[in-house]
Amino acid sequence: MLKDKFFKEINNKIHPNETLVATHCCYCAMQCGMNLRVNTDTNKIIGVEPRYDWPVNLGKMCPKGVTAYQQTNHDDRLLRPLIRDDASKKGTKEGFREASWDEAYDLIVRKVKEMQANYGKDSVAVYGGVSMTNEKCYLNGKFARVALQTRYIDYNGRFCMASAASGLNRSLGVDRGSTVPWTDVHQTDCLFLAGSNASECHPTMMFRVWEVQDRGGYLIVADPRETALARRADVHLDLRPGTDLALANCMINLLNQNGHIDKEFIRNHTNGFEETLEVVKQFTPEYTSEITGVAPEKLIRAAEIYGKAPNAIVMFCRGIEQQEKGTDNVSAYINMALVTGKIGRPKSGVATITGQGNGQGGREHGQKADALPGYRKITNPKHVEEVCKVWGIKPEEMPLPGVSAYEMFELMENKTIRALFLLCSNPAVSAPNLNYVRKVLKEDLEFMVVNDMFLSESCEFADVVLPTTTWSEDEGTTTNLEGRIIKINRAQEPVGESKPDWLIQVELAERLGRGDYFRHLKTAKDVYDELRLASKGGYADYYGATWEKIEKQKGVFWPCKDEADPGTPYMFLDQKYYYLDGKAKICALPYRPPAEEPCEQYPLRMTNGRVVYHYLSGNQTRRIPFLRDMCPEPFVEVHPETAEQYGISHDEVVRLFTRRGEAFYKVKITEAIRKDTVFVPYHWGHEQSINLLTIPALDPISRMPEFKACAAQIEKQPERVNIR
Ligand SMILES: Nc1nc2c(c(=O)[nH]1)N[C@H]1C(S)=C(S)[C@@H](COP(=O)(O)OP(=O)(O)OC[C@H]3O[C@@H](n4cnc5c(=O)[nH]c(N)nc54)[C@H](O)[C@@H]3O)O[C@H]1N2
Ligand SMILES: Nc1nc2c(c(=O)[nH]1)N[C@H]1C(S)=C(S)[C@@H](COP(=O)(O)OP(=O)(O)OC[C@H]3O[C@@H](n4cnc5c(=O)[nH]c(N)nc54)[C@H](O)[C@@H]3O)O[C@H]1N2
Ligand code: SF4
Ligand SMILES: [Mo]
Repeated sequence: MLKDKFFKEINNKIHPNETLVATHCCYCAMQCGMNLRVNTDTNKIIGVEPRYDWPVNLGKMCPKGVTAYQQTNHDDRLLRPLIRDDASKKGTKEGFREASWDEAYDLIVRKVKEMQANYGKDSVAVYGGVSMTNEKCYLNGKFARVALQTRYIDYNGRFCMASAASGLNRSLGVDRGSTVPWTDVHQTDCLFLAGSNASECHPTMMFRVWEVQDRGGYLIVADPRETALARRADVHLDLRPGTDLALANCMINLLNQNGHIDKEFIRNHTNGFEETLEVVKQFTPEYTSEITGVAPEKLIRAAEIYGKAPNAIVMFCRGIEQQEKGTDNVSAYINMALVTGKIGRPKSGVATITGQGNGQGGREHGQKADALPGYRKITNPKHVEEVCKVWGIKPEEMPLPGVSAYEMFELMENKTIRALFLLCSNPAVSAPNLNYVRKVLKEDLEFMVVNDMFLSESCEFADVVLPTTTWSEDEGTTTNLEGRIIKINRAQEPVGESKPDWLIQVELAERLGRGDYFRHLKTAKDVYDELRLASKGGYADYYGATWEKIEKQKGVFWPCKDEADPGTPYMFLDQKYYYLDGKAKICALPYRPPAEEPCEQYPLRMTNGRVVYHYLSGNQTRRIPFLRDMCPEPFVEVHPETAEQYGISHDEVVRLFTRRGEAFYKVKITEAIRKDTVFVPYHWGHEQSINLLTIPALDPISRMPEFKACAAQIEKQPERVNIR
């Protein structure tokens, strides 16, 4: 049934003064195909329709996708640069005046030169984001290293894909989010989903999930909450937040005990099995149940289903990755595929369900503190040399590796970093431990430039705000959650004086006296063609993925080495993992508890995440009337028995607090959560931010903060509290 739809092209009969521009959604990494409807009299975007001819979503879209077009001509768009006139208003929306681009650029260049002359090149930093196209992400890395010549660059993926990346790298030697294309998902026999609320976060993959069950296959879900996904699961592993490592170790122990391991595969294609067995053998169902709170029978059943399934895909998402041991969790779940040999063939494998639209591509081309284009390493002299050739600089001019996103705030506090270029991220909402982060942005950082299309909470701390285009006013590429490079097309001219980020950086580089390295980049395609060259020979090799091929083939999966190479939908079909001996690594990972365990003072486990109607910091979706109406404010999910214990009722406002901060939320009583756990969606700013409460405990490898687990307490309010 699905196959028929795949091949059917639609016949676009439209109104005479309308045209359709084929592109993709700007939000999550599903990157659903959509047609933007454009009025040819006004040349403005007026609507959207799904694309049935796009193999990933097959015409399906979620509430964010169908309203995304309402951003382009929204009244709140920033139309001209803003300069802060009144320093006393820093930290608020007030105190800005409109300025010309020339005036804004002059001020920025003067400040950067001043800072760098007084305090060195590294006193200026860059903080990027992966809602940007590959072109913008690539240029952002080059802008930092070549135009600013600073070592300090990192990006919002540090809070998103960092643990997936380091876990995949460690286990398989390479980080390509999914080892199979998404068109395999519904054809497998068992889907094991850990820490994913795909039903709200990747809704257009759900038809494939249901199809697995409709075909007689199985669904296993590990989540402290009974999401719509977990509700339909054959086994719902309702674990305590932060205890995945014990659960995954138990799966390996049971797979081994039940004889469901593939000894030949382990011998030929992996290292580390024996050491791992040593570690996992203590994880009996009973012992694991004590740690995780999951009934032993469920653990046994889950291991049996996965073990017996001819084909299976293990998928994981931020629920397991945003932990102080996120990297270990990822490797521990990948172990399931490696001990059973269910990887490196169609319908079987592992996948991190990538988050942001360009969460995959944006982490491959040099926005990360230690990465260079093509997933090269800035610490590897050969890699540096290869990139320097393309950039036209000498290897000794390449800056050193930087630090991770959260650590950059610490360097702002101690004045190592004094000025910041922030683009495509809103850390005043999305960073952990916000009381600290906001203090640093307000009091310690001396100069900040923000590129955004809407005035975000982070813009409130800016000295200059530069208006950027939305995804619909520029072209370029993104790489979706499959590793498929796709084309984003322009449907309308930029509103007001807004400009795409890449153009802003080319213009700034010129004024900073580094124009020689940027002047030749006149279009997004010029930038892409340079990216192709810079990635050539790297793991994430885009060289053969020309824009023409992307259009012709409905996307190109990397690696794609040359013109003749169609790309790589399936990874490891040759069972060669990216280690010198070609073997994957089964990782022995002793259990450790979350950084902060509940105690008498803070007896609850607090976790947080998303709702279907909003996207990340909410700066884009809180402005869209339908989305705002459907979910106007955050809430705290509490189990009925827990609510009774605290004497609180549905819709009552309570104080939720941790060692780091407090916030007031309406209570949402639901049986779909553990009794010892509370959940809050994180899409709101100012006093509604759950990140006022989160803990900045960082994973030692990925430097990912432990968003998903900390100890909290609820306090009933003596009088009714107004939360607005
Ligand atoms: N609607 C919507 N969709 C989105 C986004 C959005 O903001 N809104 N953002 C996109 C992005 S960037 C991302 S990264 C993805 C995120 O996608 P997901 O990771 O699916 O989203 P979350 O809600 O953060 O967390 C997923 C689940 O993890 C569970 N969880 C919490 N703690 C634990 C734990 O300790 N162990 C386990 N196993 N599970 C736990 C939560 O209960 C939750 O149901 O979504 C993408 N899609
Ligand atoms: N407590 C808690 N905190 C979390 C998470 C969690 O689960 N719990 N999840 C984390 C995760 S997974 C993520 S991905 C982060 C995301 O955190 P952020 O990076 O803060 O998220 P966004 O809201 O996408 O911020 C992007 C900003 O850039 C703007 N923008 C969009 N497109 C463009 C563009 O092309 N150019 C420019 N210049 N600007 C653009 C948007 O208007 C918005 O203001 O949050 C993290 N924080
Ligand atoms: S599932 Fe993701 S890509 Fe698809 S329409 Fe929704 S937000 Fe957009
Ligand atoms: Mo994310």
